Amino acid sequence: MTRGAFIVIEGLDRSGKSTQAAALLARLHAEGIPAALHKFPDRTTPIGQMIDAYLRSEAELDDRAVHLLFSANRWELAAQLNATLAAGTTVLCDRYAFSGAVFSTSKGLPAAWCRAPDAGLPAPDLTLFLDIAPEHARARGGYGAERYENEAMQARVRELFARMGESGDAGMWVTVDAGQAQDAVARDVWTAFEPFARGVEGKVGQLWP
Ligand code: FDM
Ligand code: MG
Repeated sequence: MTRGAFIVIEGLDRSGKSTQAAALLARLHAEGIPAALHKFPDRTTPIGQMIDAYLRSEAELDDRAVHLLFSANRWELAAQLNATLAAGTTVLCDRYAFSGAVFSTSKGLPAAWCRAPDAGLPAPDLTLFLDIAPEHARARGGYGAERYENEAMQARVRELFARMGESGDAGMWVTVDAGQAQDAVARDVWTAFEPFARGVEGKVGQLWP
C-alpha cells in the first residue's frame, strides 16, 4: 500500500525554511499531490503556548523541562501525523526532532538525553537541511528578539545539524545550499523531493533509525 511521504525541513533561523516549505506545498498541490504542512513548535496547543511564552522570554523554564515540552508538542501530533500519511497525504514538517536534539544539545544538555524523548516518533523519509552561514542568515534581515536568535547559538546549532546529518541517525538527509537565490533553493528542494512524489511503499519508520 502506498502512503504519503514524510518530509522534514530543518535549518537555522532565517534559512528560508518556512518560505521553502510553503513553496513546496504549493507545488505539490499544483501537481495534484495531496499534501499538508505542519510547523514545530506548534504554538497553538496548550503545550505550544508554554513553549511560545518561553521563546518570547515571558516565562522561565528549566532547560530540561522545555526540552520535554518541545518533544511532547511532537507526540501530541504523532497519531494524527501517522493517520495523515496512511491516508496517502504527503506531510511536510517545518522543523522536527532534529531541531529538538541540536538546540538543546547546544545549550549543554547531553546528546543522548536530548534524543531519548523523541524515540519512537514517526521518522521522516527525507530531511532537507537548508544550510546557511549564520552571518549570511543574519544579513537577510536580522534575527528577531526570541531566545536562541543570536549568532553564537546559531553557529553551534549549524555545526550540530551537520554532524546529525553525517551520523546516519537522521535517516536520509540532504543538505541544500540555502544561501542561493530563493528559486535556486526551491529547485534543489524539488530535485531532492521528486523521488517521493508518487508516495512511499511500506510502513513509516521510527526515530531513531
Ligand atoms: N526549537 C524548535 C527547539 O529548541 N526545540 C525544538 O524541538 C524545536 C522544534 O525553537 F529557535 C527552537 C528552534 C527555534 C525556536 O522555532 C522556534 P521557530 O521555527 O523559529 O518558530
Ligand atoms: Mg525563530
